[in-house]
Amino acid sequence: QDGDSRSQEHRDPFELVADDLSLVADRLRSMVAAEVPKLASAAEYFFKVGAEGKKFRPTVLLLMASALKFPLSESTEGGVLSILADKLRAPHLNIAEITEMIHVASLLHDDVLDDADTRRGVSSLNLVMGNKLSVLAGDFLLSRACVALAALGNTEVVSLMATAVEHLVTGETMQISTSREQRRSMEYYLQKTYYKTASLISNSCKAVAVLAGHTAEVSMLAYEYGRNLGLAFQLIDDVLDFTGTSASLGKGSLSDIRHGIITAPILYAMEEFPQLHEVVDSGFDNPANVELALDYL
Ligand code: GRG
Repeated sequence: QDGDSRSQEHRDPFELVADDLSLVADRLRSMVAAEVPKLASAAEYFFKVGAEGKKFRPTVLLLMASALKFPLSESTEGGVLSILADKLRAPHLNIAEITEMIHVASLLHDDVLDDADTRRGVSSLNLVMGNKLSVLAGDFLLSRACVALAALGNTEVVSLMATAVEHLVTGETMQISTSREQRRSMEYYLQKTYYKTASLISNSCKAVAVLAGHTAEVSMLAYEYGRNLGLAFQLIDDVLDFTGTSASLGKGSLSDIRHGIITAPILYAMEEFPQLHEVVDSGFDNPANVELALDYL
């Protein structure tokens, strides 16, 4: 290997995708523009600077694209115009954009379901414009994601991303409607977590591999990577719900337990402390039970 490729390998991976990430953020703002002013304000809300969130999914997908040898800004020869031309037809950027639109649609609907007031450190759209516009904006973003997907002209990729949307809905349904036994089962928790969080990451990682023309075997590895990363991401998110602050979380802490959602930290604590079962049984509507549960964590 020559010196150039070695130095590229040792670069901070986030720095490597920083240019593409800001390009994706810019392009997303025009992709979500709507005709009717009210819908335009609602759909653009979480794409504005300061409300864009961590951009975890686009970052992972751009890194995956880099690992799978999609061209990055630097690798293009021939000056600024050819770099721009490359970007405009780069399908991995589209997957990052489509995934973020689906993700934000799910957040908008989630905040309606949970009646949440804060998201990404700002007021939820639900609070600012009401639940009707939040639902409509979510639907609008999903439609725009479909249009962008269709433009890629790859039926396997359409199917992967549609499956991810189906899984988001399935995971959320599992979260809001579970039996007492299911809520106490680690297996159920992991299945729900796959649907709710990991599937969008795993299927979009696979979509990048498919669009890069890789074999079924490599595409499956990309999928597995995304699945494990997604599960790990949610496990950390669940721990942060107990340990984070409003400033670091962008919303109030202890929100899961207050909504009666039993996550991995509680499930592990229940294995160790059987007394906790009684607390979980009597529910977390009562703030005293939240305090009691925290004592065991
Ligand atoms: C309309 C697609 C669609 C789905 C409707 C409401 C619903 C069904 C699904 C919600 C699923 C959901 C909210 C899963 C949680 C996923 C998750 C870990 C969100 C937080 O992700 P971060 O931390 O958020 O990456 P930011 O704000 O940084 O983007």
